[in-house]
Amino acid sequence: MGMERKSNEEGIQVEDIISAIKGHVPDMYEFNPKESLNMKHKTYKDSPRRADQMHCVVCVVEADKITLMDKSLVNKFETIRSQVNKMKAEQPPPPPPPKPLLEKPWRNLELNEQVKNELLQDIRNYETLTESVEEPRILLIGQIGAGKSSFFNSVKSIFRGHVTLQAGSGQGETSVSNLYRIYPVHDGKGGKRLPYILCDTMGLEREQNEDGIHMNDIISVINGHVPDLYEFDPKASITKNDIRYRHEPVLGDKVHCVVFVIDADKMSLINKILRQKFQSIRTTVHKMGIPVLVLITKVDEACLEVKKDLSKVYWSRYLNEKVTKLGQELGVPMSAISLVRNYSSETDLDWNFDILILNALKQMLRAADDCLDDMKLRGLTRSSST
Ligand SMILES: Nc1nc2c(ncn2[C@@H]2O[C@H](COP(=O)(O)OP(=O)(O)OP(=O)(O)O)[C@@H](O)[C@H]2O)c(=O)[nH]1
Ligand SMILES: [Mg+2]
Repeated sequence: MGMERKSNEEGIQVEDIISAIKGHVPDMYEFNPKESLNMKHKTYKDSPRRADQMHCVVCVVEADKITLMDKSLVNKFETIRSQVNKMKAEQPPPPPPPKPLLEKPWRNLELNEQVKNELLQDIRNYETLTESVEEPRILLIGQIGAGKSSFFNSVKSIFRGHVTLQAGSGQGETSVSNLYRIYPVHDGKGGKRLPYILCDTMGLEREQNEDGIHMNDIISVINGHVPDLYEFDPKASITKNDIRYRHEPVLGDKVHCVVFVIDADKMSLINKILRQKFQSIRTTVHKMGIPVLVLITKVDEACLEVKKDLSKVYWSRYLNEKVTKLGQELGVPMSAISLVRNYSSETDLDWNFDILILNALKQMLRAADDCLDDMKLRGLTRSSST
């Protein structure tokens, strides 16, 4: 209701305006110029919420009448203004936004050259102590463009001493890698073969209309039926009648650790279909005694603080919250989740990148050991004499 321009006009009472500002006036309340709303009125809101209060008060004045404003009207505006100022002073200040970095890192991983050298040594000296499997196979599966091929390239780069791009990587509507690739890694150019194999697959589709790897093909790969260079067909999975189908895989052809590769920037966008696929793979491989790990890539794209300084990766509040939630959704413990920044556009190695990547690889080798221990218990392997 308008305020009266002159004392003989009827307009809204100043007390009603102040009550409205404080949130005591309900919607549809009919103003009475003779009597203001008071606590006894049945519609009076006793304890208004913050959202019921006004957050901005605008005095609407006709430009044409500014000079003709009655003194009593000016006084009313004054009263309202001083009341609003008083309310502002009484309001507690909004809580400051949480700091992007935590007080303490949520995982202790020092990033220095000595740590890198120790990790390199650990991986070089790794042995399965299982005669039938000298090179455990680590299978990388995940969404299209999650960084599976880039992870292999990054591992190879570290042991080669410079950035390499063997596995085709890049951005695409469909998976850039449509071939199954089994990649051994060598210690330096022409150096000895390192004791593990990374297996790169076609991506799982992000949306229903995209083409991704067939679920049955993932299981066939895990069981060792799929040979290197097999071309995945999203429309049909490999069958026993296919000449490329390996009918009698040995233990060394099978997968010993499954890694879900997930883009850090898309963690909260993992849809129901993809989550169900991950869960179904996890259940299947769990029965086979194969461990499942999660590799979070592109941490630089998900958190600005980490983009500025990769050593802050385990200090990032955002990554901590998202990773915790993801672990719960996928049913994977936090200790099974590693975070990395793959080499993408860089030309030189950086030991901050290297330590995260090597640490993730070390976790994968340890998980493969657990798989082999389980196979030994089931009487499926022969231990080496060493
Ligand atoms: N900034 C950044 N970019 C990355 C990282 N990892 C991968 N990329 C980039 O992401 C894009 C996709 O990476 P790929 O390695 O091809 O992903 P993929 O999972 O093999 O994809 P498909 O084979 O198509 O299923 C490439 O342009 C990479 O350079 C990372 O950690 N940080
Ligand atoms: Mg790829």
